Amino acid sequence: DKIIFDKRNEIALKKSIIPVSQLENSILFGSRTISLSKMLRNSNSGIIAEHKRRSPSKAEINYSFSVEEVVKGYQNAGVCGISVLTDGKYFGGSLDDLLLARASVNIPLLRKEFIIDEYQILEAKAHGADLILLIAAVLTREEIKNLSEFAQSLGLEVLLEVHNLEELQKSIMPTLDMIGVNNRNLKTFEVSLDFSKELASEIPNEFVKISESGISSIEAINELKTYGYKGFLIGENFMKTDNPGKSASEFIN
Ligand code: IGP
Repeated sequence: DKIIFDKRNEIALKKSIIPVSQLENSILFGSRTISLSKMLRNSNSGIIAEHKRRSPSKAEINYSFSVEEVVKGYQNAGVCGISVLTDGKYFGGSLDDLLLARASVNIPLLRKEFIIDEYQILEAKAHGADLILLIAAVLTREEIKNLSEFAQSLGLEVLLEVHNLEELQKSIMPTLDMIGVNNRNLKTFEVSLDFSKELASEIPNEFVKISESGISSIEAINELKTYGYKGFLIGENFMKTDNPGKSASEFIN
């Protein structure tokens, strides 16, 4: 669809400007990564907070803070990890946001992006990510296999995102670390926590289970925990407030 078409053009352009060798020679490229899956296994809260300025479903959310302020606030709140949107066109993010986040915190960082090419995984590593997202809705099983193997070979963990049973069954393989159920349908923008509840029992126990999107209360999290979820990816509910870090802290302890 449209987003993937745009991505292909964006990647082709970037490859012509910044060669792979330049990414591989960056200082961060050789640095160690931190495991989000381990953090989640050992956490009671399981909060993964997202830096998100705007989205296709909600338009503007918040442009009034610096990346540093937001991610330091999240880290001080005690979140397990931070998701940084790097898509510019639809989410108002950038790889610079990821770099600034890396310079500001020492907890796991997810590059939140529509990843379709190994080049984007090299970029993620070179800008300080600890893990990447792979979205089953836009990838074949073969692509998920190749991209997840490549990410793990660089020391990055892999969060696979699914929205229904078909996507889940197509994608299960040992090179994934975490499986996230997106409660938002990326095409219709419909949001329901029922998607997480219905798929929970189908996700094999060796994968850390994460529920993504549309989470706005501690009650919702406590209910999702009873279905086996260990991670909760929350963006808008924190970003729409005048203090995202403080909002996140209210979901912890
Ligand atoms: C966060 P929310 O409803 O809390 O802001 O959702 C996150 O799950 C959402 O931004 C997201 C997303 C994605 C964005 C989930 N999967 C894939 C872009 C691409």
